[in-house]
Amino acid sequence: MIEVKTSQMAMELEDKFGAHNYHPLPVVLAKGKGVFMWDVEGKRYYDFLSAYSAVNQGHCHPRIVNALVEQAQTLELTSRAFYNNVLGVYEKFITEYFGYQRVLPMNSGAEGDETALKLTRKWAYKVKGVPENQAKIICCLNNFHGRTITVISMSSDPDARKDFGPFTPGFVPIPYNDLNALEKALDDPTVAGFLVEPIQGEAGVFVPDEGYLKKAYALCKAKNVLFIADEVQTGIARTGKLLACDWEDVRPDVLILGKALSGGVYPISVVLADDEIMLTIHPGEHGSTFGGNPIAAKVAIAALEVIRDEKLAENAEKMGIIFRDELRKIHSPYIELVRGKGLLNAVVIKPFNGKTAWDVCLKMRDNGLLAKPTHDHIIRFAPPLVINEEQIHEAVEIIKKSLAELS
Ligand code: IF1
Repeated sequence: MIEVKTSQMAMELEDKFGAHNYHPLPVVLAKGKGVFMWDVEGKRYYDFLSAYSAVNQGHCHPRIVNALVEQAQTLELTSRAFYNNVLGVYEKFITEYFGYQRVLPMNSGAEGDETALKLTRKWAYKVKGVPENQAKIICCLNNFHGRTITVISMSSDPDARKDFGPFTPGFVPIPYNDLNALEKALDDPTVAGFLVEPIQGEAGVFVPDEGYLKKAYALCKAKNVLFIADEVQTGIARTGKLLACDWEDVRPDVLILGKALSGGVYPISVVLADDEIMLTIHPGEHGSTFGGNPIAAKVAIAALEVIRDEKLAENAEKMGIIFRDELRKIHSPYIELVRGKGLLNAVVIKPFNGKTAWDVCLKMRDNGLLAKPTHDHIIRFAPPLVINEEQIHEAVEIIKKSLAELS
């Protein structure tokens, strides 16, 4: 095997042998610990992306890594053709943790969303009584739920869709944060579910009006429609509560989790629901080779224990308030707006001097902080939730310095 000795070499390898489906910030990482990552040359960075909120517990958390290593040395995979001595323990743990009767384990977030869509359709036909093949699911404009063909069938982003059709039918897109549009769309007896991100991530950390989720939930209930929350990015303490829906005391009928469910060490997703919904799917109707495997089960338990034992939701809320306060004090021609909840934050960048969000991210990289632009003019700031107050202040200083150097 060849050894990567320089960042340049690593970037050349990816460029030459990898598909060009990403345009990464030019930095090559070789190590992570807590809120920090180090590049090949040994330079240290604050991680303000957390692998899109997968690494909420901090990089290489010893408790989570140990769970992975121990189980990998004992029993890695049985498939679901047989029982194993770990899956049931995990299922009991996670259903009690989130307060649902049942769990269906998958791997990626997109698979979690697909599973939720299948469950919703099944429930529509078996329980609600929608005529076969007529079930509709309401989704939101500017959503992000993943990359599979059915999931991008809900997308309104031309980059996500162009040249990937034909698409899966049965979706009704409505504007996000618009209760009137939801009420209108619900006025159709074949509607089975409403799929929503409690905060839209890819759209640029778009936080809906207070009360939106609660009222949307009530509208769904009035029409016997399932409220499906995609908390793949907002869940697991990221927004300052265990779930973003907790901010409005909404308990989704169908809850999708991924990313930080593993603390970033393994691809793990789940769908949680109660009997009436979950038991509509029977043996042979859905599954996955790796879903709920023993390693995933042990890793997810450890990752959720870390969230609870280290009080990461509480820390995310506290640190988020300080972070946004400090960012709002910065006087820079580049900052148009700061928004977010907990440690899921975004700064809307005003182009100035011909410089864009990308240039700001390059400057921050030079100064030791990594973040990624979304949509050319928005920068997402989402550090691991283990960050402390001193580190928040140091990070803000880096952001301030970087903006000043660009001006
Ligand atoms: C990429 C964004 C974040 C998600 C929600 C499901 C999934 C995601 C709410 C699918 C995934 C990712 C994937 C990542 C970029 C990223 C992202 F910028 F695109 F929107 F996080 F903000 N539901 N989000 O956010 O999960 O199948 O990827 O495990 O590179 O596509 P997945």
